Amino acid sequence: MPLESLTIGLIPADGIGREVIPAARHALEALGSDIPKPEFIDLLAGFEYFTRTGTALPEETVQILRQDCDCALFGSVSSPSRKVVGYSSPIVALRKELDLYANIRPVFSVAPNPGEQPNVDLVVVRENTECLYVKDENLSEGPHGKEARATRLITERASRRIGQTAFELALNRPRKHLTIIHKSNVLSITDGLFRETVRGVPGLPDSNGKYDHVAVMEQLVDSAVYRLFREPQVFDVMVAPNLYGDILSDAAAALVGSLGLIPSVNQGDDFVMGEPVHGSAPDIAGKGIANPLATIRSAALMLRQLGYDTGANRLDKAVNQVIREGQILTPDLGGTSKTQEVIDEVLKKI
Ligand code: GGG
Repeated sequence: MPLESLTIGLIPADGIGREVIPAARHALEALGSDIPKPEFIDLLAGFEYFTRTGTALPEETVQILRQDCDCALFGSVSSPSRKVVGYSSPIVALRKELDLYANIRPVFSVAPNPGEQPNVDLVVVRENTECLYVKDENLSEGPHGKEARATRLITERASRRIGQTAFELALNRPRKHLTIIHKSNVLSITDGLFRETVRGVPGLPDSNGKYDHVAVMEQLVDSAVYRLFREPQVFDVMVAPNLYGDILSDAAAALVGSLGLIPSVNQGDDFVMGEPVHGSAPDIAGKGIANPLATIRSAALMLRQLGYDTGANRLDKAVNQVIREGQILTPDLGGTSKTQEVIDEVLKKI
């Protein structure tokens, strides 16, 4: 039975997350009867919250997401680059707590790329729960000074389910092409397991031959970055362990104008959370010039994942129109407009 209302947890967290999450809220409200009436719950998390309270992800936020929300939107977090005792990234924790094992990051050109640059239309499927993100690090004293170690976890289960997500996505795209990203020439055990397990997905009993028409290629992560810059048009769906996926999607973003355009969803079997790929951008936070388009697109991805295609398509169409017209754009895209002006323009198009 269709829902009467859609309860959406909003977690702006830090920096420009607080400026772009309201944009998605307004855009969702503008959809009227194309989606169940959205009800929003404001939720706390982030580094700034940690500095005030000593916790980065309150238990209450996780409980409310689990018990009361149909879906969520996360902004961005300002995790420090140094060790802060007691702090751990709330977005990394949320992905694990809610078992949001797949981070889907579409990167595509809307307006033709300048010069002779080929157009980009790819999706990075990033494993979202393990790799170096298990954050098992330690520091010890060795014979030549300090020694730092990190454990990298790759499991068959996580590789299989991200592989299934990637094959399913590839199957439903026109080109039906999947590239497995790894570094098995050096990390033959960990990346070897990832590569072999993803490769094995079409042969699983429940695949029933349905992936037979997906063309599979593989590429070492370093040469994938090179090819991404030289001939991005060769890529369709790219599936990667956690860290490579994060790096590749930022690199791909550079090909389409701005990280401020790239959306994502963190998805599991029972929950979906939209999240712009960009970070908290402390250099521009509070100036009112953050690009809200990635977050509005993340809301669209979230809606599509929940089956509200009409609403999702309206958001995407409005965003694409604003980009194509090129009149009302924030400075990351070469414009001079404020966040609020871009939001108003998107709302007009919706
Ligand atoms: N919205 C993206 C964001 O907040 N990025 C900051 C961050 O620390 N992300 C961890 C990661 O996704 O690797």
